[in-house]
Amino acid sequence: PSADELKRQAAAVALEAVAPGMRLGLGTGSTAAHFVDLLGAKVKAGLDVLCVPTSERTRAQAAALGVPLATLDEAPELDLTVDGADEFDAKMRLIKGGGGALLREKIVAAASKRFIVITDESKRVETLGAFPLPVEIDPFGAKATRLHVERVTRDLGLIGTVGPRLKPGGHVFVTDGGHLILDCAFGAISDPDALADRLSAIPGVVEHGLFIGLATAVVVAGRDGVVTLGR
Ligand code: DER
Repeated sequence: PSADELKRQAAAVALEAVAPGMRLGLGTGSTAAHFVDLLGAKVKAGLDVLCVPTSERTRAQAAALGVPLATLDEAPELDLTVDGADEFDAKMRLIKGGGGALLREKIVAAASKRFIVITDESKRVETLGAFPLPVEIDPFGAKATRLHVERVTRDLGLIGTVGPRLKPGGHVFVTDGGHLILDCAFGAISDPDALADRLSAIPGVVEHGLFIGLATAVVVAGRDGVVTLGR
């Protein structure tokens, strides 16, 4: 099966966890878009759910499908969030943020009783870090914050490049929340927990793409079928 078919298969498995009356967090990215698409068909067939999108992109897709939407303030306690990931390891730690929505994704995931991550086998890693770690920073003093991120990561023995995420046209990427993203290509991150704590303590860092202790299940679609870690 193609990568896209694998993503859809993972989304279909996550959809089985949705029950009528649930309050759902809707993730961002190409795999999450399959989940929203499949959920839209269920809503059309009469499924009653209330959904909080994690990006303007997902909000527009869900709205177009007639999926009932709410803000997180209107539904601050969610039953389930379904979202993709750029990488996951055996402890269900994730790197997320490839789609630039990591801040709202982490807030929504943290407001959910269950957080099911939908992936294809290409996202599985022994050690996180092959995918550049997104770090979301406030635009005020962005260069000073970038220098701080470089110092902290060097202290942790992580060598690599830290660069601002740009749009295809070369202009700087700005998140839905008005922040910038630094993509940090360190290679293998031997101690993701320590890195997460150090990054979170840097003034000017709004959030980062290490999701640790949040995922309750990871659905992995591969050539040999779909496997679910956790529950
Ligand atoms: O930006 C994100 O966190 C997305 O969920 C990303 O990690 C996964 O995107 P994909 O499903 O398009 O690979």
